[in-house]
Amino acid sequence: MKTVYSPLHLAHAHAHEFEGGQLIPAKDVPARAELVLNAVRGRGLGPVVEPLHFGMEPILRVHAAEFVHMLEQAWPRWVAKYGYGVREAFPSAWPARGMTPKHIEDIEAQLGYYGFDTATPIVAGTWTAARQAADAALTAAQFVLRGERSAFALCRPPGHHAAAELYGGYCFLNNAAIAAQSMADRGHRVAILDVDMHHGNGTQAIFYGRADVLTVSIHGDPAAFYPHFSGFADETGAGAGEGFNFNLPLPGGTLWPVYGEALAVAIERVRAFAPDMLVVPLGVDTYAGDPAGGFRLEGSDFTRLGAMLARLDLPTLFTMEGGYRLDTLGAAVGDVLAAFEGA
Ligand code: SP5
Ligand code: ZN
Repeated sequence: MKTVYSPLHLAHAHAHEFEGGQLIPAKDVPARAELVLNAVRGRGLGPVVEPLHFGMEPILRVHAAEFVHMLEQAWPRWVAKYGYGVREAFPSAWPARGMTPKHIEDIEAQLGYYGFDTATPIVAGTWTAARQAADAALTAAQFVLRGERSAFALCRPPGHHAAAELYGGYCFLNNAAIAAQSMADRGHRVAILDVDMHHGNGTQAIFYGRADVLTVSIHGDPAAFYPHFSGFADETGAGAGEGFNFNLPLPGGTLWPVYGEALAVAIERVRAFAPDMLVVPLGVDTYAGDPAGGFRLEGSDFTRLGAMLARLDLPTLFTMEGGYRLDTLGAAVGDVLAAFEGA
């Protein structure tokens, strides 16, 4: 299995996120991607290659042009307003119920309009890194489109919380959705099976009205877990997409027996859709003790996960999403991918 990685992710480096009423240390740190890269190399999973450049077109198949332009310009606009002293751009006001956003030229208005949380600061290198992560996903998709059984896009920043014109959850561009769309554009029937601890709200929203791409997600019950407002079991798709979104919310503290059952149900739903390609947004923040998570998977559970995915017997693209426990992150990702490869 080839891994697509670019050191340009290092440009997206920020010290903080805002949670629990205070600035706390960032959880999406650059070391995450380096730890995963080392694990992939250590196991001899396969070659590590740099992303090719696909330009803006495949990104604009998924994201709104104004949104993409905002991300590109956000840092210079922030600096123009606050100077270089404030090194992390956070939103401070959001257009909530009863407010009708009209003028969103000011950077503060833009961050509140397009961003949905206080965990996802924009810094000088954010756009560079986000572009590179999307290119990594598209490069890995190209390997699969050209006949390889699987590929791993080591994306950072991650993507599954980003919607057509919304960023948050450490995500700016939806790498998995961009890759899935590139497959669909080449005539493939794509299923997305998201195993990150958090609901892939962005991916769900992007494909919610469509029957041609199936979205399935296993995650912490949004009644108790981030992103709080999306990921409930009654979200099944809309219009032509009715029946083509499937959420499996699970309680906090979930252990392998329950997780494995949900995964089997998710896999059955994928199989019933009869796709010819699979995209797996891979988060290992399901690991016990993950600082952003709440499940209690560990050790060999990730081998089981990879082996079960392999039994779908589909050309498969993995995109890196969450996983914030730095002492177990590399091994957990390595276990999933090695088990998939070995099965
Ligand atoms: C890609 C991805 O995994 N994004 C996750 C973003 C989650 N951010 C908010 C997490 C809130 C966790 N609060 C836990 C407090 C107790 N440990
Ligand atoms: Zn997550």
